[in-house]
Amino acid sequence: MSASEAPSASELDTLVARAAAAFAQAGTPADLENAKAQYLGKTGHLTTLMKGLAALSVEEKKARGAAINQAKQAVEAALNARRQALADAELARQLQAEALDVTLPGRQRGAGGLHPVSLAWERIEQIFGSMGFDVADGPEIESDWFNFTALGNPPNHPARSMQDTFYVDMQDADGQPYCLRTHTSPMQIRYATAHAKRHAAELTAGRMREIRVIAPGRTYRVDNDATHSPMFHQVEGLWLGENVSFKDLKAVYLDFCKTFFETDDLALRFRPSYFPFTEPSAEIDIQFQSGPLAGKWLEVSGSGQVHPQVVRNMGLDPERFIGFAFGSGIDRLAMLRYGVSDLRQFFDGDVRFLQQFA
Ligand code: 2NM
Repeated sequence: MSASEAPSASELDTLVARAAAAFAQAGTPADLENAKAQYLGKTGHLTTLMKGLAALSVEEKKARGAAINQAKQAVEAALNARRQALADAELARQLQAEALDVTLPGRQRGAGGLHPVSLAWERIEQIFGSMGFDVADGPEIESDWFNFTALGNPPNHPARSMQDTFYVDMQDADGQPYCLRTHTSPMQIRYATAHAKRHAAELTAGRMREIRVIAPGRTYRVDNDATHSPMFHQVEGLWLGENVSFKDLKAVYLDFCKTFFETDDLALRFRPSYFPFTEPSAEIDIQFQSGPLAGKWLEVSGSGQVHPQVVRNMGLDPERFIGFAFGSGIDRLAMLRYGVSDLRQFFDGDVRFLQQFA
């Protein structure tokens, strides 16, 4: 078919069919635009046919022109249908590629947990708090007076030796080096001294203001093996008032142990001992009547009646303020409660160990 010859109706139908087939063949928008150029472009088949009309008579122009136009519209319709089909397919492909499974569980934030020593520490504060004990907190770097002298450790006491104590290269007002506190007892002195000042007027007027406090915290000694860490945790308790005695200590400590270890099947005994700040002094042992530790006496605390000189060092009258103090290892209590055999596991930072308590 040349430009000068007018196409027949069937030839136009064939042309439309060929165009539709070419469009259907085009697998991409670019292929489709190339195929379009062959039919509708400047030199495309239909354009050429339109140009060929110029040579025809007015009547023929009208008839053939209308037929060619119809064919052109059919080709354009086929083109648009294919464009839409390709766009739909592309969208479907994209949706498929970017599909989200909205039923998947969301990303969880790793939930942390408390360290077993912190868990024990919190339980201890809670239990003694419920028995009316205040909770005191203070410096881990202590002066010689608060850590040793006020507690009845004279200047040449062996506990001060370089083997036992970490010293800080800094001197206090008495010219003594500061140290990392070797126990939380200095907090008892600080607390009781502040108490004596705060209630001075009432105390002078003859009224009693009891002291009931625990001091939990980090403590430091030059020591490192399966049952000793250079940093460890202590809780010390102090109850001073009128006629506070060992029977009160026994009741308070047994009650504490029953709650802490969640058992009533528990025995407690005192064993004579020595501490520079108490007289008399005693170790406290407990014995579980059932469970994995049943039958063994376990040492859990030191204790004693606070020495009159220590009470005096607190700024209190030892004739009126009489009572007991005790000191327990929080780490040791946590080991017993959670069945941990090596203290170092608490401080190695192995998440697999720690996660068991979270
Ligand atoms: C212990 C054993 C016995 C104790 C004494 C005092 C203070 F300050 F009142 F004198 N606080 N803690 C004490 C008594 C500590 O630990 C093994």
